[in-house]
Amino acid sequence: MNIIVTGGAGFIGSNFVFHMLKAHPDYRIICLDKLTYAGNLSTLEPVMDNPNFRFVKADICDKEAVDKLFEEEKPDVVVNFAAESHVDRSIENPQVFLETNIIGTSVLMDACRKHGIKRYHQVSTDEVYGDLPLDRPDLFFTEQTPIHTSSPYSSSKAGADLLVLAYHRTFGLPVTISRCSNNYGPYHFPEKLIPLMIIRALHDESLPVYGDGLNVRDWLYVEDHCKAIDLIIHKGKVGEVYNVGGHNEMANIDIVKLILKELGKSEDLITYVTDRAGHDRRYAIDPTKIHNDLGWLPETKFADGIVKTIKWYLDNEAWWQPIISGEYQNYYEKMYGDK
Ligand code: NAD
Ligand code: TDX
Repeated sequence: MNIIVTGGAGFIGSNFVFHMLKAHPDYRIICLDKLTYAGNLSTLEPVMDNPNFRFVKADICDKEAVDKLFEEEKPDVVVNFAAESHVDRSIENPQVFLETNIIGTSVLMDACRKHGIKRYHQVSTDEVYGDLPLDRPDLFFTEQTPIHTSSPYSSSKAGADLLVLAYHRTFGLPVTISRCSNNYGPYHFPEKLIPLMIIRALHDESLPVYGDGLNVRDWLYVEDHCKAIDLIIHKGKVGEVYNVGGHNEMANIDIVKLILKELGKSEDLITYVTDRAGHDRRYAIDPTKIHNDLGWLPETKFADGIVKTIKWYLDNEAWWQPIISGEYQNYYEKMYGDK
């Protein structure tokens, strides 16, 4: 089986590449990635010499490059992780989110139509459902929850999801979509909550908590997400959407306090800053469908996953140090300078 994995130099995509090469040693995995600020070739170093792996630097919006790769590799399956993924950046500059997340998705699916594939899988997010109130813990996102987005990021992901379903209905493209909750684990880019807080706490720097810190996210260890996608591309039903999450809701402030406790640092580092514009209050996935239909269940408990993740950042400074000492410095100043 030949699988093109787009965005495989990013956080979840790289974890997926590692998972697939290990779980299916007879598959060929081709990673297509533009290497934006969020893509890191050093992450893929351990598999670069694997004869079943190929890396290609290209933009999913570049029709010619995508076409050429499909011609060369004749993929059976395409898994699209490539995206602009950070909500705060989408508030600063929505344009590139529309280009990569929507136009890029259409370019990939056009190539799939032209060359014929067994499956196009779109990696989507629970953010397409908008948010839930804090005082209704009985409510969860199901696959039937209406799309109701808050940020330019989630709107671009929702736009892509609608396009994917339209390509299925109109052109008969064999698609599936997964909508996952917040991931955490190794290779998470340090602009996102968990790695940002770990690395800043290690340097005894202030920890910027947005608003009252009570916003709730539903956290899933990245490997569990990768296993869910592996299952969906093999056993999922064409045309279907699968929610992925592990019923692990946590308030942001509790995560930050937990990280401080694990690192033996003082809660005095916590600094409440201006809230994110349009900040979603609570995400909570109902994963009943993927459990009942495909037998998926998360394997890593948050208490274990967060300790493993903190240890990974402690052991892998060589991975994140070059990131935080480059362009990232300017980003942090720009985004948090007057918050
Ligand atoms: P990330 O930002 O860490 O990685 C994105 C990758 O895509 C990078 O390697 C980047 O270089 C690449 N990329 C960006 N634009 C590209 C383009 N035009 N052409 C080719 N490659 C391009 O993102 P992530 O957190 O790993 O998220 C991966 C996917 O999963 C995204 O589609 C995201 O919407 C979705 N998702 C993420 C989470 C989460 O918690 N991180 C949760 C649910 C869904
Ligand atoms: O400095 C911060 N302070 C803070 O309080 C940052 C970066 C975040 N936060 C809050 C905002 C959110 O409530 O922490 C929560 C998590 O923030 P992010 O890590 O930016 O993630 P989120 O906005 O929830 O989106 C993530 O999950 C869904 C991914 O980035 C998306 O790609 C995915 O679709």
